[in-house]
Amino acid sequence: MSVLIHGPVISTYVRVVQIVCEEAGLGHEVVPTPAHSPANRHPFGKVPVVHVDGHELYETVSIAQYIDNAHNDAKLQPADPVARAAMDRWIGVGNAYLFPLFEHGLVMPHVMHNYAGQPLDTARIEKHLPDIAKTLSFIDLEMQKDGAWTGSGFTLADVFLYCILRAVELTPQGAAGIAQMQILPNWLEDCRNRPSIAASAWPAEFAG
Ligand SMILES: N[C@@H](CCC(=O)N[C@@H](CS)C(=O)NCC(=O)O)C(=O)O
Repeated sequence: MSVLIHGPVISTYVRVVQIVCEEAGLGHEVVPTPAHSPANRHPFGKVPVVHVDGHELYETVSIAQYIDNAHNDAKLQPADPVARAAMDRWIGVGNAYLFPLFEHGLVMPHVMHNYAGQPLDTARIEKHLPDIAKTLSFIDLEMQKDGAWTGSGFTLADVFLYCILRAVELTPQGAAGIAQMQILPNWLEDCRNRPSIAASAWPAEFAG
């Protein structure tokens, strides 16, 4: 059985689903479609929309948990309620605060420049860099304090946060910011060595 993932080939949330499929040993295939395409059938115009086990699913948290629960013995979700709450908190923080800031203020200007030939929107990047730097420091300090999401082994929080932060690291400003952190660079490197993450690398990661 192959899981069909509708969305762009380079997409943070498409990659989350790819990694979870890899972890669960499920075959998967991206059906390349832009966000907002009616073909995706997402009621809010987002991606991914996923076809698995005869179900059409949207919202990446629900897709990731379904695949992990139905096909991976929930190995990516801690059973301990406190650890589970930490995992859920970090996924929530990633989706509600980190992704919108990084995507709008840094990643998308580079994507539009590199893939759509638009001039690099340096004004937008400059405007958001202070907040981005502050947020990277916050994440790093939280990790130093209590291990944050890493305390329970590799979980769905690692999957979401890796995809969000790796996109940042692939920009020059993001790479420079992350390199100044204490824990983030090592955590990113550890994730990169995990087979599910290596197998789902974006084409852009091979460019340089
Ligand atoms: N809440 C959605 C968010 C997904 C999302 O933001 N996907 C991005 C691509 S990685 C997207 O659809 N962007 C297009 C847009 O926001 O217009 C989910 O968890 O699946």
